[in-house]
Amino acid sequence: ELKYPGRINCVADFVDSHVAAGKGNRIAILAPGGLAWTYADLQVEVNRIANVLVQDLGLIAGNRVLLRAPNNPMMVAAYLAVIKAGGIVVATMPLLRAKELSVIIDKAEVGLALCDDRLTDELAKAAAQAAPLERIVTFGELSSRAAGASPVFTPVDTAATDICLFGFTSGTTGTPKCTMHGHRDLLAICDAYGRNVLKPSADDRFIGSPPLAFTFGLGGLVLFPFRVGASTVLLERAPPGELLPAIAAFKPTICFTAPTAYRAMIPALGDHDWHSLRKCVSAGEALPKATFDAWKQATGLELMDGIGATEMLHIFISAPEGKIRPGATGLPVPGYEAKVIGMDGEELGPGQPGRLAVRGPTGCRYLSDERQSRYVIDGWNVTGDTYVVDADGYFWYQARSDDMIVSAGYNIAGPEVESCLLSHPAIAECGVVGQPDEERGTIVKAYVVLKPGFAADKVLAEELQAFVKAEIAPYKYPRVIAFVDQLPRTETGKLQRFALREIAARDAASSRTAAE
Ligand code: 3UK
Repeated sequence: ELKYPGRINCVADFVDSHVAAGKGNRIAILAPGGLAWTYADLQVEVNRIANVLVQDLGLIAGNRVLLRAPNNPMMVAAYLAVIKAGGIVVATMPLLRAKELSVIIDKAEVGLALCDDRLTDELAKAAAQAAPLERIVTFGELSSRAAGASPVFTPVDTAATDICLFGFTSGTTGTPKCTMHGHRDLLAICDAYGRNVLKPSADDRFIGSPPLAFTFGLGGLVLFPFRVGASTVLLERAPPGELLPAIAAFKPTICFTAPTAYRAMIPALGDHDWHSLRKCVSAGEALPKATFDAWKQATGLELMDGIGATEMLHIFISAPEGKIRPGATGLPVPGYEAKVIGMDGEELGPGQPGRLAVRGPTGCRYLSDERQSRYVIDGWNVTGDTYVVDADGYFWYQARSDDMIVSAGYNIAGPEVESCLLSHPAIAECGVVGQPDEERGTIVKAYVVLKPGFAADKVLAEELQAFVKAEIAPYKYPRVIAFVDQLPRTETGKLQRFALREIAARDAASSRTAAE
């Protein structure tokens, strides 16, 4: 069990401790353009900003501060400064628009926002609609104020359980939910997943694509490296086509990104020197075995899958090197317990699909939201995922519980059909959803992006259908295949199944009209 003193400010552990231990000259942050901050540099930046927050901007412990920026050094310095000053960070995705920002500002009662100079437009519009936001300070203004501030700042004396982070869920259904995490939670994910599964050292260099407003990115690109005094490479833009050149340029050892990005990088690996990589973490959606196999074949490295959630702060099921089972998410991270439960909450045995329930050092705490009682049941966090546990205790992802396709009485998990299709040499990306059908209620439909050199025709569609029938239970095969140029994805790399389902429903309606 993880134990922390009753009063801690986690920034003391993430930054100050390294300087105090004589490691102040080690690199904390690297960024394109030649920027390199040591831990001593970072500490000074954080302290100056914290002084501006408290002295110029009147920040009081517990105040909520919205941050809006791409992944860059100033974003990290501002993030840590808010926490060091006892505030609560409300980090937001750079692509959010005024409407979404105003919902967050109202819900989180944000009074102050710190914003990258290039992203102020939508925030200013949001401020006009949302009552609590009194002040927007651009990073430009923040830097010039910080330049004149003292480089010394004593962390505000917070309780270990004080909240320091509001993480908003993407909210594909309904309004976004605001999850709350405290100082000890930020340390706990480093000491649970970090120390037991990822096992980074001070000599590691991290890189990756998830936005810092997504807790996957916060952990992988800030907290895990800083907990052990390692360095991180911050990229403002990191689509697969830019991540590989950055890997070649910065020679990182640990990469964090989504399955779709690993798939997209595979064909281009030969054009770049990626050989510095030692560990590659995949999360956000299921890692199909075909992607695991292809990455291993190309690099010799075993992708480390892990399921995490904003509610849980970070990854709670994964497997360390040497224990990875291709196609499975893994084992509960030491410190967490996991089980598969049935309709009445009873634990199900190996091989039976049911709802995933977990508990451990972090967990779901929504800011006043009636959905709390649906996520935490009898002390267990019910994530909304359907899983199967095997006889050795490994957890195998099936689908989001509400994404199961019910077709002619069968329960079909879209991701299983996707995994199968992805093992076919013609397929680059795919998404499988239910399409309304008069006869069967719902039919399985696959949206498929082909690799270069393959023709999108009836022959290939029939070949793909036969391929699925031969690999998995025939009733799961996609009755309709649509070839598309790309799939709808979130900023965090997740397939937008609801968007695909809408397209499928429209397609079904228009084909009915055409038939009439
Ligand atoms: C799904 C996965 C299968 C799953 C996240 C790592 O994704 C993160 O948080 P979100 O709140 O979404 C949570 C949901 O995403 N999911 C995530 N990882 C996997 N499904 N295999 C996986 N490896 O439905 C889960 O309930 O956006 C991931 C760390 C921090 C995070 N916030």
